[in-house]
Amino acid sequence: MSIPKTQKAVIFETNGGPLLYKDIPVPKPAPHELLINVKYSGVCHTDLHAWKGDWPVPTKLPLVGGHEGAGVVVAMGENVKGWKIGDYAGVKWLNGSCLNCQYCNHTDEPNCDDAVLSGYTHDGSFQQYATADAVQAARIPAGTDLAGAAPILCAGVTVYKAIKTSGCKAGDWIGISGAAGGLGSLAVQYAKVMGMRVVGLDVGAEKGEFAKSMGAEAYVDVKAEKDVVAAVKKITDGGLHAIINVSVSPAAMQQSVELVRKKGVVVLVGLPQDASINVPVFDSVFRTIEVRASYVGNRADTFEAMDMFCRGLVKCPIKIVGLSELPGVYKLMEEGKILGRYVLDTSK
Ligand code: 8ID
Ligand code: ZN
Repeated sequence: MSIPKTQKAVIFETNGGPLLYKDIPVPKPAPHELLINVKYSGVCHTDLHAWKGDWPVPTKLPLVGGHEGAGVVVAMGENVKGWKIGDYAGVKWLNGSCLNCQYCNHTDEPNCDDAVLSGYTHDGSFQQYATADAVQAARIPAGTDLAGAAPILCAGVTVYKAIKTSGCKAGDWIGISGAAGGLGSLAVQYAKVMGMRVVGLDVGAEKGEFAKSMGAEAYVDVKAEKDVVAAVKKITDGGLHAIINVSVSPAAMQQSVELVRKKGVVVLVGLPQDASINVPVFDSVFRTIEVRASYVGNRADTFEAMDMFCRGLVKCPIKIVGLSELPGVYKLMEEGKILGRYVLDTSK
C-alpha cells in the first residue's frame, strides 16, 4: 500500500482562528500507534468547542480536530500487536492512556491523568491519515459502512455509556434533552433498544418530528411549551426516571433537575462553556435525586455500542459533505440547524 508524503487536512493555528483546508505532512505512527487512512469523520459539537477554545483545558496548537474517524489501517509501529494492514479501525476521543493508574486499572481510562485526546491534545480525524494508539483504536468489523459507523465512535459510545450510567431499566421513562442532535438522535435509539420509554426534548417542531422518527414515544418542544415540567410530568405520570443531558444549554441542564421523579437520576453529558447547575440540598434529599456525570466510554462500551450498530439495532442519521466544508458545518451547528450528524468525506 503506497502512503503519500502529504495529505489534505483542516487545521487551525489559534482557537477561533481560520480553519485552513490544506496539504500537510502525513504523520508517522509511533511504535505503539496505527496509521489509519480516515475515509469518513463525524463532526461532534466537541470539535466546535475545541476550535473555539471553550473549555478550561487547552488544546494543542496548531490542531487538526476530529474524533469520529472511520478508516483503514495502512501502517503501524513496531510494537503494535493484534492489528493487520487493511483492518477497519476508528479514531476515537480517547487516544491513549497510561494503563497503569487507579483509573485505568478499573477501565476508567478516559479519567487517566495522562489521557491523550484525538482532535484536542493529539491531531485527530479531520485529515486523510491519522495516528491512533493501537490499544484504544476502535475495532470496526470488515464490510461495515464506514460513513454510517463514524458517529458511533464518539456520539454512540458516549450516549450508550450515559444510558448505562443512568441506571434506567426496561420500561422506565428516560428523557433525552437535545434529542435531535448528534448525540441525542443516537441516545433516543439506544434507549429504545434497551427497552426504555423515551421523551425527547429539543427546540422546535421539526426537531420533534425527527426525534420521533428516531423512536421517541413523546416529544416536548421546550420553546413552544409554556410549562415544560408539567408537560413532562403528565406524559410520564409523575416525572422521568432519568434524563440524559446532551444539549449545549445550561438552562436546559438546570431545568432537568425538576423533570425527574423522586429517586430520579440526572446525567450530565453536554459541555456548554462555563456552565454549572444548582441543586437545592433540601429538594434533592427530600426527593432523593442524584446528579451523575458521564464521559465517553471505555473499550468495552465501544465494542458494545459498535456491535449494536453493526447488528442494525441503531442507525446513524448522517449527512455526508466534503472535508473542505467543515467551516460551514460549524456554522450550522452553532446556529442549531443540524438534525443528526454531519460526516465529512476526506476525499473531497
Ligand atoms: O463524554 C461526554 N460527556 C461528551 C461526548 C461527546 C460530546 C460530551 N459531548 C458534548 C459536546 O461537547 C456538546 O457539548 O455533548 C454536547 C452535544 O454534542 P452534539 O450532540 O454533537 O451537539 P449537537 O449535534 O449540536 O446537538 C445539540 C442539541 O441540543 C439541542 C439542539 O437543538 C441540538 O439538537 N438544544 C439546545 I443547543 N438547546 C436546547 C434546549 N434548551 C436543546 N435541546 C433541549 N433544550
Ligand atoms: Zn465527540
